[in-house]
Amino acid sequence: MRIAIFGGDGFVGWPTALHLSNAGHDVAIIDNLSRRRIDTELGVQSLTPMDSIQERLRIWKQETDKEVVFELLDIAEEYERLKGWLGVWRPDAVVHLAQQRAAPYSMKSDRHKVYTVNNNVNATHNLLTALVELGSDAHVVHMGTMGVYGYSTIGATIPEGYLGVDVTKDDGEKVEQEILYPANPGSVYHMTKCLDQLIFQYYAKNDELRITDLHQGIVWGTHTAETRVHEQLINRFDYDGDYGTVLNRFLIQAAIGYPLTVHGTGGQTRAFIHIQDSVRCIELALTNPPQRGERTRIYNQMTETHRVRDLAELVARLVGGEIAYLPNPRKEAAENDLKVSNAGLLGLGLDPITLENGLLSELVDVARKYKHRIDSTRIPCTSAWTKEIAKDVKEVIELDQHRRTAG
Ligand code: USQ
Repeated sequence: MRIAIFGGDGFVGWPTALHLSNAGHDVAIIDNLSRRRIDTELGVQSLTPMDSIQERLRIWKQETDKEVVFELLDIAEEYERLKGWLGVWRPDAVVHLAQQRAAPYSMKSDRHKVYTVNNNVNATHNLLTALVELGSDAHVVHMGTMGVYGYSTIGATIPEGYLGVDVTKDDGEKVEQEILYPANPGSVYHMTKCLDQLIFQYYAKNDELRITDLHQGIVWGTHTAETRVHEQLINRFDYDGDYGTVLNRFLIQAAIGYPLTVHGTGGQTRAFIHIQDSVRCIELALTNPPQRGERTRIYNQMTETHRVRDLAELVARLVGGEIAYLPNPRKEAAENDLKVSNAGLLGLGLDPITLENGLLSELVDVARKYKHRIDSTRIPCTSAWTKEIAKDVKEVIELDQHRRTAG
């Protein structure tokens, strides 16, 4: 297949590009390199040293003799160039990861909210409308999020995208319908992924685009089989308060002796998936496309659920170190249960990697190897969900400063 990966320089995009290239597909990466620019804006860097995209691709060619092409293009801003590129390259499938993916970054300020909405919504819409205009039948595989469902305890398993409901007609008769599961975003970032769902619903119905939306949980890990091929193919690893995600953060915190930053009671239950499974799921979705005219196909891309405090305890046991229960910078349920169906991807052959597979210690080794690159002042999460909460967050920053001066 000819596969275009929009957002192929990012944390999921890069190992996906290598995985698909290795599997024999003809791969192109289209990226505006915004993730690297945001690192510069925030004054942080990936724990792992990353080369330029061109250098990474040169090494990939050198090691495997496989060519991945790169196009520097902002699909949210440069619609005509996007259409032109698609018209020339004519992919059989596109993987759409070209979105701002961090909830805390999206909540930093009004400017960050505006950027996230403009970027994410326009990226999705530009891509779909260009495919329609070109008469392309490319299958669109989009990276969505488990966060579209919200995190309230409902005492029922979350289905894969659609919910069966009984509608009572005017004459009292009940009819069954399947509707998109009610969207319940917990941040401006998650809100954009909810909006994506409506854009997909419309284009699948009106123009019969073939679309798969992957509702992914929190990704952990950093290496995949292909990023291990050469030191310079290493994936990025975010540990900072905006882009670092919870389990990866806990692991590097433990590795450098920083108290594990649990928000609130740590009673939040979330869905998780290892990066190797994430790229495998994208491949499974690509090789099992929906038919033309089918509604958006939705898979829950996760393999297990865990409570945040249980993860902190597990990491503290494994690596050592203490746990700090901090005021939560987010407006989210303090405690929730979560049961999720992932039958779709399991049915396609996914064989889950779970926390028990021993890969946690590999991550600790990565953290220890590169710990000289960590700026521990960038660890606290300072992005507050409301102005009220911002006052509590100040306390966290003061605590961090106090700890630093005392230590
Ligand atoms: N948390 C802590 N301590 C930390 C960091 C986070 O207790 O140091 C808590 C948060 O308050 C939250 C949970 O851990 O309750 C998850 O936070 P996260 O930063 O690991 O993940 P999140 O912001 O939800 O976003 C990440 C990705 C996003 C993806 C999402 C999937 O950045 O792109 O869509 O995971 S999901 O969480 O299922 O919506």
